[in-house]
Amino acid sequence: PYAFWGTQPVAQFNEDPASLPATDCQIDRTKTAAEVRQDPYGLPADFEWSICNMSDDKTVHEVFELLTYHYVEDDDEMFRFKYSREFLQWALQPPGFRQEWHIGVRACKTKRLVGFITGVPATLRVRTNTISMAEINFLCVHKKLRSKRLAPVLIKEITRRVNLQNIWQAAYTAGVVLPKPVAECQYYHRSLNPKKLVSVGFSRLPSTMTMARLIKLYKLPEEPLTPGIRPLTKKDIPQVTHLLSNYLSKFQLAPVLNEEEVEHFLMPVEGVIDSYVVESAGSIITDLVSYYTLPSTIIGNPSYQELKAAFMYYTVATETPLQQLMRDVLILSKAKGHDVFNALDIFANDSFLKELKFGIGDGRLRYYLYNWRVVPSAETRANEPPLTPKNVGLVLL
Ligand code: NHW
Ligand code: EN5
Repeated sequence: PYAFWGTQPVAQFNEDPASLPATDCQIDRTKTAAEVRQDPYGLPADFEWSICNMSDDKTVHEVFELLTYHYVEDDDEMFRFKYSREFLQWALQPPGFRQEWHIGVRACKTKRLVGFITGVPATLRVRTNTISMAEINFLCVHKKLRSKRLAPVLIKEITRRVNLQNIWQAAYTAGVVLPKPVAECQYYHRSLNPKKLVSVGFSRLPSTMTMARLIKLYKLPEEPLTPGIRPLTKKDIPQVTHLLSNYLSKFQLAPVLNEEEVEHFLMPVEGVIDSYVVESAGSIITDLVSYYTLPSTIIGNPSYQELKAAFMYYTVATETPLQQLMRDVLILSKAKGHDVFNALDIFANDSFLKELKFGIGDGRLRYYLYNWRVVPSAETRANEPPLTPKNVGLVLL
């Protein structure tokens, strides 16, 4: 198994713990950019590499269409992620982004986009090591070209282009199990529009309940309850950067974000990212809450086309209780038309999921590092990933 991943510098499933290093470290030998292969990897005949300019509306539309019809689905093929054009432009053009890390594969004859993979630069801290990395996302191969080993070529090509920038580590998440997760996390869902969720098969009406009773169960107040909660503005960025950095320092896997990056990733963008802060007396920002908007196509449903989902992003509670802050963001996201609010069991999320009526999802999310070994601590149980969800302070889009 793992004909490809077995050849890569990642932790493997069959390793003998006794033969492994005792501290976190890179897996491959140290190399220089000069040693990196200069020419692109070969593609099957009739296909060519194509750098995707995400500032060009036509290109963004091509990427949007590929992902809309061919990207991630749930296990029962009922829902497919539908990242918007504006979301893709936001996610792929953070400070320091490189266009050559937005890699397309096209059919030579028709120029039709049939494959995609992206990287964006990021500084991540893994325990005590702060490392310049690439975050890899949006790996996609057209359904008609599946199982032809195109994905390994895309992965090798992006690795080469990242290595050319003297970057040797990467972070990525996936629903599938690959060698070898650093953390295994669980999706949770909070119904905002239970009637629609039941109607499209996202959730079920418990046999002991009527629809009226279910709607009552998930009813929320009209207005947020926290005085002073308001959308994030540009003048808040210095304070929010400090607030967030201090919070993220508590986790074993977390991004290291400067003001520019905080501004890029947290400033509200209509239909993409919403962030709110609590401002206390003396203009002190004490709390932050944010979510991104990622709808899904409802596959083959006659009455509804799209499920509007909000995904919890970075949240810091210092003065307002976390549960209250999260209740307010449920209210705010419902007011913006979301049908469901999704969260992982990372951060301190354990402390509010039950009370706020989040239910367990049927999907899991694994976190991976490329060319970085995270050594299990004394508390790690056999065959479990080295980090528990509570130790994870990173959200990938
Ligand atoms: S996870 C979402 C990935 N995308 C989807 O699930 C979309 C729908 N599926 C597809 O488009 C977020 C295809 O099924 C894909 C595979 C393209 C997934 N990650 O071409 P073959 C991300 O984007 C392995 C990594 O025949 P295919 C993160 C599989 O185990 N590997 O399959 C991306 C097998 O290898 P093995 C995956 O179905 C992180 C090989 O691909 C994978 O036609 C990428 C089979 O290839 C996945 N999600 O296409 C890694 N799914 O060893 C970045 C399958 O088992 C690493 N595979 O033989 C770091 C790089 C940068 C380093 C820099 C220093
Ligand atoms: C790269 N950044 O499986 C990430 N979603 O639970 C890519 N299930 O929505 C990798 N199957 O449980 C992403 N409803 C991996 C995730 C892929 C998508 C996925 C799951 C996550 C999901 C829903 C719908 C299931 C439909 C049938 C689900 C139950 C919700 C219910 C709400 C009320 C209380 C009980 C639970």
